[in-house]
Amino acid sequence: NSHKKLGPQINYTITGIDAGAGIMASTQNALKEYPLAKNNWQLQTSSTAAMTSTLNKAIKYKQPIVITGWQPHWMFKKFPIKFLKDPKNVYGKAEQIHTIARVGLKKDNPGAYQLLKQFHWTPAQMSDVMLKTNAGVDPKKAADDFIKNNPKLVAEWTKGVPKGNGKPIKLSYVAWDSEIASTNVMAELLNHLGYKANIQALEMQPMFASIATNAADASLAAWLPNTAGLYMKQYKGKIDDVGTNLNGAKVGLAVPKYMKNINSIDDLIN
Ligand code: PBE
Repeated sequence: NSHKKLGPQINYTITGIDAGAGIMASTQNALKEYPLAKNNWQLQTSSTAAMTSTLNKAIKYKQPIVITGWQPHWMFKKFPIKFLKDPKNVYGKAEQIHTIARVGLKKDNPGAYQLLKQFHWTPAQMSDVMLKTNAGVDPKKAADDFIKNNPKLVAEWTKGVPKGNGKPIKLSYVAWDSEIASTNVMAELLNHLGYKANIQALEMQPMFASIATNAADASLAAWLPNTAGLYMKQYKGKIDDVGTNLNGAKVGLAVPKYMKNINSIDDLIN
C-alpha cells in the first residue's frame, strides 16, 4: 500500500494568504470544525503572490500542497487544482461579490450610483481581465481593453447613465486580483462618462470602514454572504448594499488534481 498520510508530508500546513482576508477567518473556523487543529494542522499566513508561487513550485515537482483557494481567480486557469468538498459547510455555498456604497451616495451622485448598480459581469469576463493583469499588463490598460472589446456589455452597463461633468468619485478596494480587475473597469467606465474616478487600495477592515465613514464613496469588493459577512454585520445600516456585481464566486480549500485521494476537507485527517 503506497498510501502515505498527507499531514507529515507537508508539515500539517495549509498555505494561506494575507491575515485580513475573509478566507483566512473561514479557514480558522475549518481548523476548529473538522477538527484539523486538534490533528496538528495549522494555517500559514502569507500573501496571494507568495501562495501562488509556492503552489507553482509544488505543481512543478508534483508535490502535495493544500491552499486557500477561491474563484474567480487565475489560479484555477493556470494550475490543475480542485476545491475540496466542505461537508460541514464552513465556507458557505456560492458567494456573490457585492457593490457597496456609502449611505448618501445615491442622493449625492445618482449618475455614478446608477452605473454602480447596473454593473455586473460573469466569472469568465472578470477572469479575462485578471489573466491579462497577471501576464503583466497594467490593470488600467487591461480594463480599457476590456471596455473596448465589449461594447454591447458596456452599453448595458451605461444605459441611461448621465454624463459626469467632472464629478469626483472615490472607490476603495482590496488589492486582490479580482478586485483590481473590477475596480479598474469601473473607474475607467466612470472616467469615460466624464466622472473623475479615484481608486484607493486598503486592507479589508479599513476598506469597509472607509465606506461606513464616508471616507470613500463605493467599493466593488464585498464577498458575501460569508467571506465579508462579519464586516457587513458590524456596519449594518452604515453601508448601502447596492447589489451583486458577480454571481458564482466560491471560496474554500484547494489541492492539485494529482492528489487523487484527497477530495474532501475530511480527507486531510483520515
Ligand atoms: N478572497 C478574494 C477574499 C475576497 C476576494 C476570497 C481572497 C477574502 O476575503 O478571502
